[in-house]
Amino acid sequence: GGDGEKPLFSKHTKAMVWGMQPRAVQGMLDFDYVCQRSKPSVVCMVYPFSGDHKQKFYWGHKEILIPLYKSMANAIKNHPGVDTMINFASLRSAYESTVEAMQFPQIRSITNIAEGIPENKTRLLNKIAKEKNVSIIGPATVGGIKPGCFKIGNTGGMLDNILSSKLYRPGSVAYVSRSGGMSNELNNIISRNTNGVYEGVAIGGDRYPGTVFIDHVLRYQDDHNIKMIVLLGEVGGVEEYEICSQIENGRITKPIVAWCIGTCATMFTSEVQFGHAGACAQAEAETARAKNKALAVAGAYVPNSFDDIGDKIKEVYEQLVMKGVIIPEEEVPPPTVPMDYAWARELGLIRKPASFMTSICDERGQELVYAGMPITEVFKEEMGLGGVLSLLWFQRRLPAYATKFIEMCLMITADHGPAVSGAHNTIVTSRAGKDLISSLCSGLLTIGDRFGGALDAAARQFSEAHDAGLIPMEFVNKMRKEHRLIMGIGHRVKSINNPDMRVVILKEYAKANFPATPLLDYAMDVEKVTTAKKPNLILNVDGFIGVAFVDLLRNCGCFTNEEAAELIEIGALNGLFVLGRSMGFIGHFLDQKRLKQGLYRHPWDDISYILPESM
Ligand code: Q5B
Repeated sequence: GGDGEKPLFSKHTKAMVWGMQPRAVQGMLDFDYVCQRSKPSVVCMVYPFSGDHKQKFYWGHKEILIPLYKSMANAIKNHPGVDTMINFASLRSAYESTVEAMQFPQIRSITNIAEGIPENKTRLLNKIAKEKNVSIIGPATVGGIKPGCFKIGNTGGMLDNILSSKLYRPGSVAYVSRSGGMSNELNNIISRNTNGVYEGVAIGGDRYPGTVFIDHVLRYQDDHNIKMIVLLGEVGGVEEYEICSQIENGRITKPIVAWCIGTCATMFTSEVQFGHAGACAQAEAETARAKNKALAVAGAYVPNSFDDIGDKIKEVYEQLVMKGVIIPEEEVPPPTVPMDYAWARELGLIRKPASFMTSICDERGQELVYAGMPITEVFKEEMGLGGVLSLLWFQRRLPAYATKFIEMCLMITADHGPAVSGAHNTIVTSRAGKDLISSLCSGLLTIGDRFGGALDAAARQFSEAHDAGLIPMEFVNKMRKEHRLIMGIGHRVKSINNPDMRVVILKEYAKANFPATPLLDYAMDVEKVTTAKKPNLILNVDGFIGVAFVDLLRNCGCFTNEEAAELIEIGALNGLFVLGRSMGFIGHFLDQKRLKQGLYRHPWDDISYILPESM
């Protein structure tokens, strides 16, 4: 600690973070851990737009919970040790949250990260802060860092930066700069040329920063652990002259390496406004060149250019080592902080077998991709629903006649009235007061061998018989002998006398457009045999789609025979009925709701009660 009053930050600093900033908080905790702090520096968070709860963070390998409060008053009440607020509030709410925090006497330091806080508001904040003896860092800053003790928000960058600049343990050099970006540069320069940073603050680029260079330089002067100071000023303002006079009057005695950036401004003929609001010379005295000159005259160590600042820092540091003012200590390696999984993966440091595999759709990029085809291309090519289905189900761009056939299958199976088992169940479920998805599922769960779910089995049975060279009669007889029904044959209401127009439409299309239809022809010959026995044993809609699809898969040129067989094996064809009929089931659900149909109860007179005789 310092010689005078309690230092602004120590290894016991307890901070409250305003805002929902889990990444910044985790960064602070990782810093704490690598600094070997005994406890995390962030003890609570405040966010008025959320309810009180706890958020999960890592402390090294361990998971810890940090409370988040809706009300700052509650946070303060529950954490009397908090004396620091890191305020991530936006430019709109930063003023209110800072004023609120200053009401609590325990708060000694507030860092305002937000850029663009109106200058009149900042000046008001500064006035209150002065009255209440609160030290404000910012606005428009990343904050600051005190190796071994405390890191404000995102200062110092990611952990690898912290490690490479040895910010996990104190050195002897303290710096103050305006810009956060430049403070990162200083962390690096100081760590390469000295025993490291003791503390660094970026006061922010606004015209009216809460604390100014001199506030921090005097703090550094009074802290006996700090042996030299680095000041990185910039064009605009006259603050650096305050440092000059304090050097001249003997208040500042420690060596100061100083440089004001923006010397190139004099190369422009007109006034130059640099990135920071305050970075604009209003008069000759505010130019970087004039200030560098004054600093040198006052006795600061001023390099020839920013490029030489490292050499100058090294020169001053080595003098202090020679004089015995600084005694470099042996390096102790910091503890390892586990790397976040996502980051390690991004860096290519780890690999893990994926739990899932997918090969049909990728939504991660800028554009959704279906089986290798960007969605804009799908629309440009007017691939339609059949095209999308062919990509997602078969990973192929099927020819136009095939995608049209798929669409026809969906249209034809879309509905077959309220009496069929699935629609009936959808209706009953809807009338029991259930929602769309439940009612739809109830209908879908009815699809099976006898109703709508015979496509795959039909495709399998017919192709096996056909491929085995059985003539239709042999096939029918074999099935009868085995007491097996031929899937895709038979219908409750349709027969040769009452043909199913759906099958007629599909048959006409397949015969006209498919390259070859050997299995369909075979199935029609089987139908001749079965209908000769009973007129309703027709090739039904399931059977037709099943066999026609085998012809399509085998002959369209997009699949090998094995691939075609696999698609049937895994149940792709029943999917066509399921998808098509979902349209109808949803229609029935909506219809029942629209018709305000009440609970269905099956009439007693339609149930034959055949209980055993009473014993
Ligand atoms: N017999 C479909 O039967 C149905 C036979 C057979 C050999 C057969 C029946 C069947 C196979 C499965 C199938 C899809 C249950 C049907 C669909 C969608 C729908 C529905 C809609 C829509 C009808 C009478 C006699 C018996 C049986 C024999 C029957 N089928 N023999 N192979 N396949 N088919 N399902 O009328 O000697 O008298 O004892 O299971 O393809 O679901 O609109 O309703 O869009 O929603 O109840 O089109 O064919 O006939 O069982 O009384 O049998 O014929 O062995 O012989 P039925 P049954 P026997 S399309």
